[in-house]
Amino acid sequence: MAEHWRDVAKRVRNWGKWGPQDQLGTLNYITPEKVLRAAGLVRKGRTIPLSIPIDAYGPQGAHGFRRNPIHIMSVDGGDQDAARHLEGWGGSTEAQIRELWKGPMRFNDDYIIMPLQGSTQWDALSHVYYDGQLYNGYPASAVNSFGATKDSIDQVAGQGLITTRGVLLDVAHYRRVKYLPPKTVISPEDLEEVAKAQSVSVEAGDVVIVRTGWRVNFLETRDGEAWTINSPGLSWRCAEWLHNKQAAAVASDNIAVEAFTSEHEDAALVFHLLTIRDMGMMLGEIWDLEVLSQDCAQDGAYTFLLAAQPLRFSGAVGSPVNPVAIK
Ligand code: UVW
Repeated sequence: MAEHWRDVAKRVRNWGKWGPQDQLGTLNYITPEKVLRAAGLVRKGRTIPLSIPIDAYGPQGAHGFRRNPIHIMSVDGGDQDAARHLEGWGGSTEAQIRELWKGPMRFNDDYIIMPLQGSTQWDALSHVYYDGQLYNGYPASAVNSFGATKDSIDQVAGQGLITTRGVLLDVAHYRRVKYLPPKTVISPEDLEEVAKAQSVSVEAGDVVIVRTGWRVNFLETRDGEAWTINSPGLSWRCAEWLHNKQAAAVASDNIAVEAFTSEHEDAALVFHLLTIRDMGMMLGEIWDLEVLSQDCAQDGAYTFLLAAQPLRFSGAVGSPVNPVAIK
């Protein structure tokens, strides 16, 4: 009989490994030496963005608790003669407003309203918990109406930490498919096989990036619900594989890195529980790996410098990111 996930959880738990106050988890594997070695991978000066567009046409809306980003213009070209209409506002006369905005300078402003998990993103270590505890043993109540007072995304963003070697494990390319069939579960043995075929091995401090091709499925169907529920992805058993490799983080082109369909009778998203809460490993979700896949297939180089900083949102449990692979 397969081992229970709670037994594996005890084995991979990194609590206390980097001290009782730690809030960075496996990002601690990214040392200055690691960053230097990763920088040495830049050979041709090509920069490849790995994010989907942040707009109203993304894959959200399936669960009821997330929506696609909404973009609103608050000042635009229609306001260029606004001074004429603003007389009396804030006690100012038209003459005062004209003086303030004198000359040819005009501007446009905008807002974005979005779930921080609504697009290409990082899950912070405060995103997921179970049995009342977050990564490193912090109580679930540490995330409250003030935001995440522990394990928040700004702990990471404040240090510019996610600059390291990225390793693409291109499962879809290896299997010669546009995208993996719905609900495909990728095992650690599959990852080893792909790594071997690509002549790479995962090392301490790497961000492991797994391509399923599922981004293409969304572009074809535009059905966010089916895209979410049928998502192929990693098996929960890959958590221990990543633990043994001392990976710094893991990312993929699907909704949850792991296959969405549960492999367990007693728990959903067990890979999330083991990686984020027990190991202290951040997950990168909804990345666009199509151009990177083509480039790697062309030059045979599946490792590169990866710069993938989250935004510095105080107390947030995740952040949009525009990761860039630099070769
Ligand atoms: C959940 O499904 C809770 O989160 P994620 O965005 O990490 O997939």
